[in-house]
Amino acid sequence: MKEQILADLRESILQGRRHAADEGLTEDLVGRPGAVELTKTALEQGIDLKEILAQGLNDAMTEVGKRYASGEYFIPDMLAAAEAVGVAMEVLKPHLAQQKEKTKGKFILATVEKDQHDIGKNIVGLMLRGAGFEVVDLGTDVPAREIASAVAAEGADFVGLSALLDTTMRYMRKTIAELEKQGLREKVKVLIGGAPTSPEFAAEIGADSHCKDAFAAVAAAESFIRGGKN
Ligand code: B12
Repeated sequence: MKEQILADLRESILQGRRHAADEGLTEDLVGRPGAVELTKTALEQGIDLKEILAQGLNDAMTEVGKRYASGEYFIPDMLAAAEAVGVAMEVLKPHLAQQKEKTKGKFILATVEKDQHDIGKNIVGLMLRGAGFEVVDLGTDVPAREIASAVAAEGADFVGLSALLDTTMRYMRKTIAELEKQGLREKVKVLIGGAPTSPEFAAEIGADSHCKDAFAAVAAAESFIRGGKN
């Protein structure tokens, strides 16, 4: 039952189907549950939020990435899938908020300048909120100075930076330089993520941690709270 619901959820995302009224990419699937309905069913059946995020949404987008890379999917297909993930996440949001205990620390989260990718960042934000962190999400294409100003204004403990393009990861370095310039670097831990980034890149630009996925992000943040070096 659980595996079937998660498999159907993945498929609805691969088909770019948000609602039961949507058609789908490869065949006419009108009337079959879409991402919204399947996410609601998953919650009703008591499937763990983390499993819905990981085995439903995350795995589906990883597959979308593979299909795009192999030429099977084009940009509109990716967009349709991204929108399906977006509406599913809206369904999950209030449930993740409910899980929140006392806040463990404040995150400023942003996709760096000139980068519009936000699915991974949003999943990270949801998981962090679910784990009890407060998250101020600045959105996408956020200039370094704006990120640093938000850190100062919010008194943040963590900065989470996302970049999905080879051409935008350098703005992570710029953001860290801006934090240094504004005398904020020592006040925050900087976590970075996104497909082109790596632990080596994190070390090179002076970030505190590279996280391969949202689970690693929560683990790293919790380790920093405990005083670990990650
Ligand atoms: C969906 C998608 C899009 C969507 C984005 C929709 C959206 N709202 O995000 C659209 C269609 C808009 C898009 C546009 C473009 N895209 Co695009 N896109 C993708 C795709 C298929 C999936 C990305 C994704 O969502 N993955 C799923 C999520 C869950 O994974 P993730 O982002 O890696 O996030 C996880 C971890 O990395 C980590 N993480 C991520 N961020 C953070 C942040 C922190 C703080 C932490 C701790 C962890 C963390 O945790 C996340 C959750 O587990 C990838 C292919 C791929 N395989 O990645 C291409 C890809 C990233 N895109 C690519 C390209 C080239 C583009 C365009 C330039 C295409 C074009 N010619 O217009 C534009 C650029 C637009 C712009 N200026 O940003 C290339 C990048 C190549 C490169 N290395 O530079 C890729 C790799 C496709 C490819 N194989 O060529 N794209």
